[in-house]
Amino acid sequence: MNASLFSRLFDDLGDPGRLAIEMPDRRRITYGDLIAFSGRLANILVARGVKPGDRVAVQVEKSVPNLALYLATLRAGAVYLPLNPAYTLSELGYFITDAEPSLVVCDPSKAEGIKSLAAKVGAGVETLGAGGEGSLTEAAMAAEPDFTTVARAKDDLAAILYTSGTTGRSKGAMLTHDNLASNASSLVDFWRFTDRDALIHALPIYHTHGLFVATNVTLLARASMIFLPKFDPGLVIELMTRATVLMGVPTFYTRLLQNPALTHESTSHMRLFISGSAPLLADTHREWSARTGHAILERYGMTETGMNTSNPYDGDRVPGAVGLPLPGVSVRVTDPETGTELPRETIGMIEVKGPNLFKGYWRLPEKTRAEFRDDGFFITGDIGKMDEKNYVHILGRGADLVISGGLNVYPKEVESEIDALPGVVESAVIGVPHPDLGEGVTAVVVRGKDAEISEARVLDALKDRLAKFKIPKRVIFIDELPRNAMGKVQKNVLRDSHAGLYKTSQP
Ligand code: MLC
Ligand code: AMP
Repeated sequence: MNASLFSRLFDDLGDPGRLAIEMPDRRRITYGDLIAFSGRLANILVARGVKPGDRVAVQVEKSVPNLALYLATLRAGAVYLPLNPAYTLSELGYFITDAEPSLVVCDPSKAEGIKSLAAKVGAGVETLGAGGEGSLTEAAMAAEPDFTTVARAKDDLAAILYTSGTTGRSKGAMLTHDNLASNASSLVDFWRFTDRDALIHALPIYHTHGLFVATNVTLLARASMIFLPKFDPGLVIELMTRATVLMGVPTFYTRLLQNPALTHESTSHMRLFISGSAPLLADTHREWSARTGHAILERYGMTETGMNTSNPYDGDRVPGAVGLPLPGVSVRVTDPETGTELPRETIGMIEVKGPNLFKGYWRLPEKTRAEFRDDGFFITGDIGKMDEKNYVHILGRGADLVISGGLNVYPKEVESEIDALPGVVESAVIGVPHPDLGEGVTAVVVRGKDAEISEARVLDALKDRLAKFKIPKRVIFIDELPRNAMGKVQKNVLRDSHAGLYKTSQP
């Protein structure tokens, strides 16, 4: 049997005329259309020299052609490597050098800059714009739709997704065909997806949540999705009258709650609201239940592991808890120092094991080994506990990671950029509670004597260096950073003293 994710998704296709994707303007794309489109693109990938195991790096806006390119890459036996369109050219250089793709697909407006980066690793460049225009689709239109999906073993790579490292640079998490297929299959069952479902797809498709959870689950169930270029609360509420499921980060839910059109009635056609990628406040969960009569189902996952736990479909969806281990996934809580398993209700490091666990970090065997226990459990870096009923509760993070609107920001990366600015002595970047984004990236900066540097100047200097979501919402100047006896910056002290910073801010 071909263990390619593509084959696992589509081998028993059934009716090719079944609806796969609906656009907001009601344009319809059937399963047959999507598969044919992926076949044309796979033929072009092969014609451009992409071989099984090669990386195809894709920095393209969310679109149906981009989704078809993901499927085409799987079909060609290559490795899909999505990159946030917000990344600046200076951030992209690292990913391209590290991953050494054989092809880079980018927006036509970025082709010029990317060509010189790609040339360094001998990669070709094709373009694909937000509206589907570009050299890739042009060539695909003239290509054959038939393509024999390249055979892959379970353990072969399907995708690499970069996760920012707590120290040093981003690490490429290598995900296999079986990681993705087994997780999708388990979620279809757990969340009771069927071909009668219509998912409102408003997440980006360069991350696990929007790409694997939302898309693979929908396609495997032969359900359909309404594909929005980005999250728009008013439109999402309108679409609820003909959809059945919404998947979102907590910011989706807090923004939807601000819209008076969200009511019992406007959500009555929906069967399921799922939240993940960042903590959903228990208050948001309760407010949602009161407003709509639906209990949000919260689940917990990571780029490296796919989904690990989920609140149950039937049974208690507990506010503030991320639910039960998914079938086939083992979860334990350990002493972070010794790795010894801790009893129920005791707080420690969350560790997971199962067919969902990634294969390792791209070309970083040492870092990979450091994050696994000898018995194969992966050390998530999330701090939490398991209660007597086996529900997992996340209570913190081991590292200083900030999650802003569901996107991870590693303080060190932002601090390094700020510290390099003239007039800055040092900086500490922290996450501060933010009513819209969950946490707001905040820089606390010590400036040199007589230095002229201001908040506006710091923000302006970061503009071309960092993607927008990493840029601090505020820069605060203080005389010195608080330190403990060991000389380590006490970020908890900074977080406490600035906890009220965004209390009055609006989205
Ligand atoms: C956009 N901006 C952000 C931001 N997203 N700033 C901080 N944090 C974010 N997440 C910037 C914009 O560039 C803009 O800058 C300004 O902030 C306000 O923009 P906006 O219009 O409010 O942003 P919007 O486009 O609406 O995006 C917000 C969002 C989006 C929350 C809808 O970020 C989003 O879709 N997040 C989901 C991320 C996700 O899929 N995470 C899953 C990771 S997988 P300016 O200067 O132009 O005003 C994972 C594993 C798992 O974690 O378990 O799922
Ligand atoms: P990423 O590296 O982008 O995949 O982010 C994974 C991290 O997001 C996890 O390690 C958690 O810290 C966090 N996360 C995901 N889902 C949840 C959730 N439901 N509640 C709290 N944190 C979450």
